[in-house]
Amino acid sequence: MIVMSIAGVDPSGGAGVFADLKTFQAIGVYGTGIVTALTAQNPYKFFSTLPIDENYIAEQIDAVLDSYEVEFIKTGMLYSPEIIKLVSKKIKEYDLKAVVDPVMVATSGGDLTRENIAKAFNRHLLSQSILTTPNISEAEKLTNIKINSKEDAVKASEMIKCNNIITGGHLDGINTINIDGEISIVKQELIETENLHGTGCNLSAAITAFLAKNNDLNTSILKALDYVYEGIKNGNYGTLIARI
Ligand code: PXL
Repeated sequence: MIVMSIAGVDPSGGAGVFADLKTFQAIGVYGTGIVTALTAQNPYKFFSTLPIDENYIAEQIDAVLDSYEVEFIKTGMLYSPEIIKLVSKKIKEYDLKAVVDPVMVATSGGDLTRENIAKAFNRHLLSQSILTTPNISEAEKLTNIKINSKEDAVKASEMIKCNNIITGGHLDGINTINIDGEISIVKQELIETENLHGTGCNLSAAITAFLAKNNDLNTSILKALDYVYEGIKNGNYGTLIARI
């Protein structure tokens, strides 16, 4: 079972490709990592971003898929509409099943995208993905509605263009899951902690790993929610106050 993360590098290791690889390893699948951008940051402060040339991102993907059989991938920081389009093209070319974490802004406040790229996610990537995992603020950007309640989250969930889980760290722990139009709500207890940097990356990576281990989508989401919850409880993450 070989999976792939296409995402940015957080050199402090809590988020991005490095974090994804740790999660893949922890769940017992072999992870490969395609780098879309380097960042200079720690859990408290975002310094800068250095995007990788699109042709070189394409070359990395081709190089790995030239010799590895990959079915499931996850995407994280994609930075620009051009990179989103490239990833969409590669999903089709290699018939990949993609879990898309529609990353837009770093938990520490830094911009992980060149501009507002919600439109590009909607137009080019979500319709080709098997799942997207927005948090409340990302779901608001994807749908252009404000989410202040469970009902709002359900409405947003129905507007998003593919199966989705809207994570509830900013909505009293109410996770809204929509698989094939069937909505289910999974409420998790919120944990008082300073260790949440990278939890969104870890959730989408864990779902991808559980899918690769032959779990169905719903089971993979539930197992991944547990995995991240345990990680938060045990303080496995960085040290920024934030919520998925
Ligand atoms: O959690 C979003 C995220 C994704 N990718 C990278 C990040 C972050 C948050 O800091 O740095 C590279």
